Amino acid sequence: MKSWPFDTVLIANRGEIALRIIRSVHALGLKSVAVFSEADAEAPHTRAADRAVCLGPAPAAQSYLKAQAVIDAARAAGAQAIHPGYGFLSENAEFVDLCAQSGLIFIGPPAEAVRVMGDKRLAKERMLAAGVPCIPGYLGDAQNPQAFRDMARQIGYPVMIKAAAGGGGRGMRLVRQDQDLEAALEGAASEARNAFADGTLYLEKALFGSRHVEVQVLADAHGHCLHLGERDCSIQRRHQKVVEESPSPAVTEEIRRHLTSDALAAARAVGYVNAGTVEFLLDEAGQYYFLEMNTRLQVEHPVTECVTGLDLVDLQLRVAAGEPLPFTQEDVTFRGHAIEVRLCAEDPAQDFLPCTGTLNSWSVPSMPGVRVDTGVANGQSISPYYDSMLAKIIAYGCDREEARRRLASALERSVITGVPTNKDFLARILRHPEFAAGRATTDFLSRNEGLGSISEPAALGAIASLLMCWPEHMSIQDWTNAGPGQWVVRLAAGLVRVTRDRHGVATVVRDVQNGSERITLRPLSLEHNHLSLLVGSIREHVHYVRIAGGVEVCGLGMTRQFVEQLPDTSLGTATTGEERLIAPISGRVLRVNAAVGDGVAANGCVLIIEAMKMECEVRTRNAGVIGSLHVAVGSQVSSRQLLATVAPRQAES
Ligand code: MV4
Repeated sequence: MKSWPFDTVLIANRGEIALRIIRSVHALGLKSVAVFSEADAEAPHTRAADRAVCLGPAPAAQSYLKAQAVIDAARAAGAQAIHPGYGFLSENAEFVDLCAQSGLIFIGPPAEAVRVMGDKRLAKERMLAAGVPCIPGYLGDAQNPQAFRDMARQIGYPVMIKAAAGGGGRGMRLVRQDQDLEAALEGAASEARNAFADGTLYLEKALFGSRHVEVQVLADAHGHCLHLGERDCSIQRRHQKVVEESPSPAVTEEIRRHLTSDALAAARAVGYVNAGTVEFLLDEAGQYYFLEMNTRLQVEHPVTECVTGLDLVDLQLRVAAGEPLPFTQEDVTFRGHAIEVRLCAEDPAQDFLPCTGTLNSWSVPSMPGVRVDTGVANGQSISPYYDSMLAKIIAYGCDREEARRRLASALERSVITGVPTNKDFLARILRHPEFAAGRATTDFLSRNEGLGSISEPAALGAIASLLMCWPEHMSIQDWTNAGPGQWVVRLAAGLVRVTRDRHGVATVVRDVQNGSERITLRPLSLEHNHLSLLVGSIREHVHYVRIAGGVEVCGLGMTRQFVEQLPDTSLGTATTGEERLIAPISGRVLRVNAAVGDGVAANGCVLIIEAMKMECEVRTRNAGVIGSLHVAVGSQVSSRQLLATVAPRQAES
């Protein structure tokens, strides 16, 4: 190997992909330079690199997207090459030009290939010219509604409106009939102008029940171009890929021969060099059509690495250094099957809203054939500035079934607390019979909307209720020896009563539609945010973390947050009219204003609790008579502990 034109690589990215690139840079004996925003000063990628340069404030527009700042950082830190990763500046042709003008090597394709493939209309024209099958559509310059209407009728509804400057489904609109076309055109154009400063649109016939299949290509600067097989990314949500695998269960040897040779034709048609991905839609009949080409390393590249045994980033670096590809197409062998899922900090119960928080504990079991690419560490806070992906979990197996089961198992045995994630949702996708059969198409998630929110088993709510009554630092011995106690927890699912007997055994009762549901919990051990216990006679264990107003519990096949609803010091009992006064906060009883049998007025102050140097009054709702009093001045009480009951005043006779 002759001497390389660079010995130091700047990685213009963050998170898992920055770490992934740094790994290959170091393995080649090269030095790494990280860039980071003020929010990422202590992030894993910042720490992992040999040097790190701050680009600016947290928002990407003021840091990771600042082309000139990245160039300046490379100069300052002595890097001669820049790897852009994915997202950010990775498909920005001006940035590629700027690198060249600054004497820096861009580890990616030539600017011209980025420019052509970035214009989705131009790209399609080039593909048509190269004989690559494309979805029938309209690519014309006449952008008026009349032209689009004529073409839509000619193509035949349903049609897809797409943004020329878009890609990845952004600015995409499905139109089923003539009447909806004009509004959809306006919506798509304004969305595209906002997002890309270019409202140019094109039309395609909409294909349903198809699969998203993409081919990994690799080309060097010496005219060698080869493929590394395909990936199936049909499971998507709002055009974000959720599950990716290689090979595609829908691609036969016959289809693969044609598909991969068309992908290579696509790459050659734009003079492609480095790693790239050609996306296709594959319909039920086995026909496939070019969608677009991604001129970067993709999130889902690990599944290809698993089945080929190659290191794609290593190859990107070699190609950028001007080396010829070290093998031929015949040398590339495909073995086994790999599936990847994207683990994201988002709440499936709230329509997958991205979530922030502090990653309290996070562990994926180490299993043979399981790879975890992540850029977050335990204790790290998940900031709102960047995308919500925490990690990619990839499983490899001899065949699809082995990979699928392995990945489902790894997810089911993973523990993540502190921030809601889509972990359970991912496991359910992998266990779904349609996915298991390899038959999931692009509409899988819209046809299975319930997969995100499965109601939790009653026992999980009971365990959460127990933990909410359990003082934060109390040991299992102290809990067991503390004697009888009673609490009330108001969960979203309803009111829960927790009683502790003299042996520390808890009975959790929740009012349900017709009657009540009673669960007995016998704590066995409690340490390091891990509780094991008997639920009835079944041994269970959960990981938990206390969160504001409640607890997050990971166990019994799911991770859930349970939060006390509106702290209330007086809870009515519908049947008897009895009021239960409960401690709104943990503290010490400072004063007791009434004794058993005393009458109290409506909104009367029965007790005062001192907590955090504040006096907190516990008042009645209605007038009544103190029926029982469970504490005295000086008693230490925990939040939600039952303090007193107030019987309704008997009607005067
Ligand atoms: C389509 C399509 C059907 N018909 N185009 C989405 C991402 C982008 N790369 C291209 N995409 C699609 N383009 C036509 N003419 C279906 C998709 C598509 C998709 C659509 C809805 C829901 C999930 C999807 C997953 C993959 C591809």
